[in-house]
Amino acid sequence: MSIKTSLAKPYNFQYNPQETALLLIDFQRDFLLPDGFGASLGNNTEYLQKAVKPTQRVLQECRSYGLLIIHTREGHKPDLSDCPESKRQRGNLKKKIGDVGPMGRILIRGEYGHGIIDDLAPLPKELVIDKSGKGAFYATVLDEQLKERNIKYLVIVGVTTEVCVESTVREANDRAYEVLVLDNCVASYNQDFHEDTLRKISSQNGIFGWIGNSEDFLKSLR
Ligand code: TIU
Repeated sequence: MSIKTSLAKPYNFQYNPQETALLLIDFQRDFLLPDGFGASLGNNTEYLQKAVKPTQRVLQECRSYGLLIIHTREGHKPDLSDCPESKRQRGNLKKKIGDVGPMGRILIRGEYGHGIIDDLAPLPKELVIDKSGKGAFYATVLDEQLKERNIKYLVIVGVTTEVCVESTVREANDRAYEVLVLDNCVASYNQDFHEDTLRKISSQNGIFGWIGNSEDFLKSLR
């Protein structure tokens, strides 16, 4: 078993690549492109674009290395049976979840907007976890899929930092996974929230996990 060490805060992150998965959270058109769910909430979707290029490099190198890759997508069944009415009504939005927008019905599985952006498209053999909540463990098979593959370490990237990424980091921590978040491969519509979340995760000597960047992580993997 070869243990690798990546520079990170609050101290070095040690992991065994055979027991590690790269988890890409919700890199969906509905969040990253104009006219989707993110925009309907009043956000400027351009802020999320800066995570795409560094994440592409991470994805490419993790694929070459043979690391387990898992993608998630937030969204709902076409009949909305898994979408709480509270979630649909929240915010008094002009365009709600399930309404028709320029990229199809907003946040509905199978619609164009619900899909992962072309730059980070999953390969057919890669796991894609559909989730109705913010955290990737809530009401999904993620935990059992990870346990089946003996995964203990998660390298987490995705959007948005303080919503689905943070929720997933907290859930993973409670399920005993060791989590490294790559700070240049996560992004938010709000830079203050982005930075606060990263500080919170690694505060108190790593209360929820570690914060690193893609260059240091890839250096450790090579
Ligand atoms: N609104 C927001 O920042 N995020 C979400 O609604 N979902 C995810 O973060 N994926």
